[in-house]
Amino acid sequence: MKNKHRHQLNAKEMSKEILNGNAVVLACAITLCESQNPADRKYADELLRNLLPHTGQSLRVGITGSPGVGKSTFIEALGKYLTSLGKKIAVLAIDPSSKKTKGSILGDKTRMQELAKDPLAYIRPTATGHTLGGVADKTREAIMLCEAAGFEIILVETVGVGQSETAVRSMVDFFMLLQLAGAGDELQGIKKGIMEMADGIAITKADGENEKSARRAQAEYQHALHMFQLAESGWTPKVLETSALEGKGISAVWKMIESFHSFTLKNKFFQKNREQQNLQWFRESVDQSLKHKVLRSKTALGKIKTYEKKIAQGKLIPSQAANEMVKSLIT
Ligand SMILES: Nc1nc2c(ncn2[C@@H]2O[C@H](COP(=O)(O)OP(=O)(O)OP(=O)(O)O)[C@@H](O)[C@H]2O)c(=O)[nH]1
Ligand SMILES: [Mg+2]
Repeated sequence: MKNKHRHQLNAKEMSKEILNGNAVVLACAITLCESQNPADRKYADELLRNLLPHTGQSLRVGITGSPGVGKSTFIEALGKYLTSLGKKIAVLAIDPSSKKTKGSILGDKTRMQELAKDPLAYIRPTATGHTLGGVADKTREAIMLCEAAGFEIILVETVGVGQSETAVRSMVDFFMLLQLAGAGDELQGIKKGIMEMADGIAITKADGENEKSARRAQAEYQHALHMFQLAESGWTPKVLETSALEGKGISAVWKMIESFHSFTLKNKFFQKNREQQNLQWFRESVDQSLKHKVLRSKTALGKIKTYEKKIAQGKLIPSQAANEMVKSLIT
């Protein structure tokens, strides 16, 4: 399917279809952006350039949490709630380990069955076969394409392991952490860094036997958040109890996100954050491009081999060898 539209439509025609909300063409466009093929890349670049003026108007929400915390179920519940309000939503995912874990979007697609059938919703599997940096790049492009196709809210799911939270944080307006209430010390085992990144926390599965501990966790998290320094946004993160199964707290979560949106529009953080994120994207891309251009050349590959041999033999200090090699490559 990937090449069908690529050969049938030129970039201008494809842009038009996307602007008309054609979901099949949108899917092809995202696939094109994920492609490593240079001709596809050129086509994708043109497409993105055409669509740039039609991007940026969505609200981008990142959702993270440990495996099994209930992210997909929560997203389905929130997604259905939003489509019931008549909003068009897109769900994207970043999962750098998706090939290995069963928690990948493939599983999600079956979990989000109802949302997948919803004409106002679009669910896109994770880009695989890339490094985290690569996946992040592709997801940013997918966000742009979804915006051009008229999606008003973009939900980006990521498993809370490794560096993927930071990657998602850097591409969304609102970042939400899902947490399970546990027995005993609620705050044990949570990386403080992730809590500091969160604009909101939802205690998940606050139903049945969990209800009591969820309430306790809510209070403890809210208390813990007060101890943190005020975020640059000026927003004080909130903690809510939710049950995706019972639909509890879902509308409250949306209300919180909306309050954050109007709060940050008013104090101008919203725009500022987007600008900073674009600068970061640019800087990361410069890094990647440089590496790609400089290190993939035949000369570089040859030199790397020679240096590695000498280092293995204990003849060179690795840091000095690196400096020397880079100097010789860029002059
Ligand atoms: N009781 C209860 N169970 C829930 C709720 N939400 C999710 N679950 C269950 O928790 C399990 C994991 O849910 P998922 O939504 O797949 O969790 P996830 O965080 O997306 O998992 P990964 O993608 O594997 O990281 C499933 O068996 C769900 O049925 C809830 O609100 N209440
Ligand atoms: Mg999931």
